[in-house]
Parts: sequence; structure tokens; C-alpha cells
Amino acid sequence: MFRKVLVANRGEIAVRVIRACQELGVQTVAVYSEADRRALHVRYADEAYFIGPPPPGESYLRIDKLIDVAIRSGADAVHPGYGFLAENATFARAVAEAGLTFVGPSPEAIALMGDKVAARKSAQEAGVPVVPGTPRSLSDDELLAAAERLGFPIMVKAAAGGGGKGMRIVTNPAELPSALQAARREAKGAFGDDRVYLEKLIEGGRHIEIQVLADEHGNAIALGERECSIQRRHQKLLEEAPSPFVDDDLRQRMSETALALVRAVNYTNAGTVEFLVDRDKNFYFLEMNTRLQVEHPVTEMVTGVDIVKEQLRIASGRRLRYTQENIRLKGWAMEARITAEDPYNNFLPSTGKITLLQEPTGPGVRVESGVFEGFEISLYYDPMIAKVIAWGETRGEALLRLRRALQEYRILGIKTNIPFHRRLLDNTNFIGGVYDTGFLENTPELLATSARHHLHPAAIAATLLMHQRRQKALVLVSGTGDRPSLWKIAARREALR
Ligand code: MV4
Repeated sequence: MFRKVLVANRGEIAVRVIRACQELGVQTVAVYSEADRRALHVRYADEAYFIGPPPPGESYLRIDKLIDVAIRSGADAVHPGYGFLAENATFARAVAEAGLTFVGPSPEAIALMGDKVAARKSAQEAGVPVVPGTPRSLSDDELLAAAERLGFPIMVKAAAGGGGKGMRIVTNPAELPSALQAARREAKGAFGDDRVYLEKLIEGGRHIEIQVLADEHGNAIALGERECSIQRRHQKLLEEAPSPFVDDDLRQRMSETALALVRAVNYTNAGTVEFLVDRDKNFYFLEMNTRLQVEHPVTEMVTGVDIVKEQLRIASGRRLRYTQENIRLKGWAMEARITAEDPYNNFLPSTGKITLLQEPTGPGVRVESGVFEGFEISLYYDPMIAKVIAWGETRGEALLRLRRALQEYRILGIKTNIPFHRRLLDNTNFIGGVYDTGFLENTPELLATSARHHLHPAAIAATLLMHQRRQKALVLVSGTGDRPSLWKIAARREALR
């Protein structure tokens, strides 16, 4: 195992990686910008080094400074967390060239999966279903012809993109030229690469991803799926594992498909294969994320696998400690991403000093936080300040625990999206597991500022119990306030699709 690991990140994920190192007896080195002098990751690490001004381009994204600190501190490995340089092949290569180990996949795998057109091709060659689309980067004229063949609506995507950046939906041929121009401009600005490709638009799909782990000895396992359809402008807000939509057969097929891709590209370490799943349970490869993901805890809670420790073990050359047969899903987990954003003002980022903070705890509740009372939230970094993850034996118990935890959460000084999450957890379609990637857009009442009431926990529990027994989607007609006598539960006619 490594002696000392440099954590090239900040916030809750830096804290998460430091904790894993501590449990393995590995020393930790934090880096921090001017804005993070008092940050939690600096306090928890064994050593901390100042790397520059608050803008990421002058600190957390400075490969030269990070490598310099790694060498000066005597670290033998670097963990990138997520975001920043986590999927930067140049950084992974620079770490290796400095004689250190990058805790993640090879630079080649990062580069291959970072090129979305090349990733699509690899997937196709491995027998992984992809959305019908263009096979390589084409000129605008070729794209126009290809679009006619594919049929509308289509999606324009950036070859260097991912995560929804540079994406455009086009519903008819007349819109295509301007959409191509806009997508190319956006892609050029964001990635320095204006190549785009087309895919047929899959409507009403769910965003479901498979977590994988692969060691450097040819062993690879899948840790089940995460349901990530609750998103706003390609930012995930809440994730759960397993997915309410996925049955054992679909899970097995998606897992085997994800592992086929892992083997085909000689992928190592932790990774995530993203799929779009349509109403008929057809699934299509979207992209592969070559990093530890924000939502990894829900998988940890239902599998019992510590993904970050496993990353460190794999990077140090050890064999996987699990075979596929060892992986059993137990219970349910749900994660709410807590952001310093005002849900009632278009999710405007909120800044300022946290003047009071009481984080939730208790049975089945895990909080991954990067903040403390007195910490100043700035505009320099991602607004996500913490994640609350609830585990339960059933989906209902996980949901009720998350609800209870968000009720306990006290945070003053900044605005957060906690009230939004509390509404979401009271939405009957969400409670029934009936949602797709269009859910937030199609459910404007989640953002209403009018007075609101909360459902009674027992009403939710009853809804879920009925749902579970009958395998039907149930809709809670009423059941608000503290008067259980008001419950009325109506069975929806159609089975949960
Ligand atoms: C799609 C799609 C539908 N059809 N591609 C979004 C992020 C990136 N990983 C790929 N994404 C999507 N690609 C085709 N051909 C739907 C999404 C998508 C999405 C689209 C609009 C609004 C929310 C979304 C959430 C997840 C995925």
C-alpha cells in the first residue's frame, strides 16, 4: 500500500478520500487555495500545502504546482477526487512521469473515454448497444445528410463533451444548421474542440449507470446500478440505488454489458458506465465516466464495498477483494445533494458565512460534508457543500430516513436547496418511483413558493407498502399534516411501467 497520498481536490470529496487513506494507514497531503485556508480537508489531512489564489485555474487545476507538492511532500500517489483534473489524461500522465501513481484508470483509458465518438465506437465494437447516430466526426454537410437518414428529433453532442455540455435537441431539418453552429461554438469554448456528432433523441428515458471496479490482474466486477434521473440542467440532485425501474434481469444484462466494455478497453480502477433506459427497458450506452463519482455512496451503502479504499488498493497493484458472486445488494440508499443555491430564485448560488450548522445523524443516515460552522461559501467553487445519504431495508425506509434527516438539518447564513429536496420527497410520483429525466421540468410545483405542507410519514409508508405488495404505482391522494385519519390511498390503474 502507499505510504502517502496527495489529495488533489477540496471540499467533501477531499475529506472522503482522506478518510479512506486514514483507515488504510496511509498518510495524507492536502492542497488548498487562498479561499480554503480554514477548510475541512486541510484540517483533516496530515499535511497541507498552499497552492495559490482562489480561481481553480490558478490553484486546483495547476498540474505543475500539484506535482511539485507531491514530490516535495514525499507522496507516492495522487488521488484526483472528481471534477478538476480527475478526467484529465495529461494530469494522469504527468503524475506517472513524476514517478508517482495516479489513483484511477490509465491515461489511455481516460483519453479514449473522454472522446465521446471514440468511446461510442469502442462500445459498439464490444457489443454494447448505442443510440443510433453518426460513427465519427463529420462536416456540416455530411451531418445534414446523416440527420435525414436518422430521422428527427435528434441530439447534437460535442465529441469532447459529456455531462450534457454542448448538447442540442433538434426537432426538424431547418433548425440543424444553426444548432450545429451553436454546438460547435459552445464545444470550442468549453473543450477547445469543435467536433460534434449526432444521435437519435431518446425521449422519456431514465439515466441509469453501472458502477464497476477492475484491478490490474484482469478481474472486473459490477456493483449494481444507480438511478440518476432526478437532474436539473444536467446537474444531478438526488440519486438512489437500486433503481426502482430495474429488475434483476435488467440489472444483470446492464452489468454484463458494462463489464464487456471494461474488458474491451482494458479499463482499470473505479468507473461508471452511463446508460439511457427507455420505457420498454431497452438500454443504450451514453458515456463512461473514468472517475470516482459524487453519487458513489449510494452504491457503497447497498453493497457494503468501500469504493475509495478499493480504488487505493487497486492502484497499489492489489487484486480485487471481491468476486461478482460476493456482491449482494442489501436494502436501499438515497442521496440528496445539498447545494448553496436558492431553489426559489432559479437556483441562484448563495454565498456567505455559515453562521449555524447542525448536520443530521441517527439510524441509517450518512453525511458527507465539506463545511463547518464559520466556513465562508464563495463563488469560486461548485455550490455542492454536502451530501446526505440514507440507507433503509426498503426503499420506503430509506426515503423516510432521508426525509427525517433533511428535517433535522439546520443551516443558517446561506440559502440551500434543502426545501426543494423536502418537496421532492413528498411528491407522489417520486414516492412511487415513477419518474424519468424530464421529471423536474414537468413538475413545476416543486419550485412553488407558496405555503407547503408535508405528508405524514405513515401515509408515505402505507403508499410504499401497497406499492411493494402489488407491484403497482400508487398515488397518495391526500395525507398531509399530522392527522392520519385524512389518508386516502388510491391505486393507479396502470402497473408501474
Ligand atoms: C441523450 C438523451 C437522449 N437521447 N442522448 C445527458 C448527459 C449526457 N451524459 C447524455 N445525456 C443525454 N443524452 C440521446 N440520444 C438524454 C440525455 C439526458 C438528458 C437530456 C435532457 C435532459 C436531461 C437529461 C438527463 C440525463 C440524460
